[in-house]
Amino acid sequence: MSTTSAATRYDVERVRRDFPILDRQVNGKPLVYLDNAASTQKPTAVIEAVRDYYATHNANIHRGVHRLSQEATAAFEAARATMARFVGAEQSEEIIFTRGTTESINLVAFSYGRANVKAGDEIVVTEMEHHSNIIPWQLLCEQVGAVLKPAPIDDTGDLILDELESLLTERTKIVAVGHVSNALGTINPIARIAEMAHAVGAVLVVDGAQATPHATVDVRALGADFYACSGHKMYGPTGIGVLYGRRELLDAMPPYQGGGEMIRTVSFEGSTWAEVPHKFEAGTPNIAGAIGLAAAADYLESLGREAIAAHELDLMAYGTAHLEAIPGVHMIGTAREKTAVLSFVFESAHPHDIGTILDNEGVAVRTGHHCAQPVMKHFGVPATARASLGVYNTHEEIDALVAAMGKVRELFA
Ligand code: 7TS
Repeated sequence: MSTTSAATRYDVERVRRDFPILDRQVNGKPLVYLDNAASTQKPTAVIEAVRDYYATHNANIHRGVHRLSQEATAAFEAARATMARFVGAEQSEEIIFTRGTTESINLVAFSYGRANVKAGDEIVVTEMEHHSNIIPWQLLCEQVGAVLKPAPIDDTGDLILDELESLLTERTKIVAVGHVSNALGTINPIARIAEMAHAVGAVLVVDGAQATPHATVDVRALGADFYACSGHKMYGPTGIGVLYGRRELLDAMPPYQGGGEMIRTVSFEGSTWAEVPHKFEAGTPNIAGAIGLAAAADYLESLGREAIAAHELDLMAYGTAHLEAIPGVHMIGTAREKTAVLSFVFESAHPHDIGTILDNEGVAVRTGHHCAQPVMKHFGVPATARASLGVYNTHEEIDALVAAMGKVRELFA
């Protein structure tokens, strides 16, 4: 399969040299960072882009006629254009900078949602969503009297598409689905779901937080009406993310927050709004963050997004085989289409204890419900241990995880 040959061409040792933090030791052991789904490490290209902005261009944007302000504005708008290219948007104006996925989804819920969802309407999500793709919709439903319906998953962690389709009616106004599950790694068939949503006249909101770091994203090929992602999960800074929205939807939506930057005129008789995307960017944005995020997008493209996907699939297969071979380990999430996530439980050991023992060995994983409590409920576990993969992870690091699980066995088996 081409996966293996692409993975062989991928020079992971060269990639590792781009990430200064990987030289660190933890508890006297080399850091093995396997918590990428929570937040990724930053390459020098991103750190330098942020440093360079503050060291040489820093000023507020869209306001000053002075030189620095013009430079900062140009860099911020160039970052928008980069992100438009990165997600396949038709126009830069379709890219709104937010704090991250959470804010992007809240923006859609409280701007598009409040304007378009009425009492008796329905919003469909899935059982595998992160809480940030559940709670905004629950809040909206409470406010307008709409109903939230979850589409079920099966015991491998795959979405049951027929069940999703059977939930869709002319009452469905929004379908909100994760592209990739953070707890299970399941990749959802977004283009197919878009067809189903559009067939009943609903819009499709995609939570892409776990997809942009791992695969090529093309919002138009996917048929996404809205697409949300976070900088810090794709090797960029924290506190910055993107909402893509189709231009005609954004044009028709009311503002989400009020303040400076988002207006055309203000008077006590009534105010008017700036054009998109500025209508949705009230206040001074995270300028350095946007510039750092664009540097991260450029960095991922320089590695090759298909090569990254192949490398991570190869590591996932290796990790799955070696973890499954440990007596007592039970994998949670074995969907046919999945990426970059190894969620598991081990006999009677609480995942938090597993996490602590692994940390002693320098291995960073996340343990808990991963902000996806309905997923935990489905599998009948309170929590899992989750190793999540990134561009710099190696087979040797998977071996270190497996060896550290040997310590867990000594204590708990
Ligand atoms: N959606 C998904 C699928 C996520 O995985 C996360 C964060 C979010 C939304 C929220 O992103 P934020 O950047 O706005 O916070 N997921 C995780 C995780 O798996 N472990 O820590 C955070």
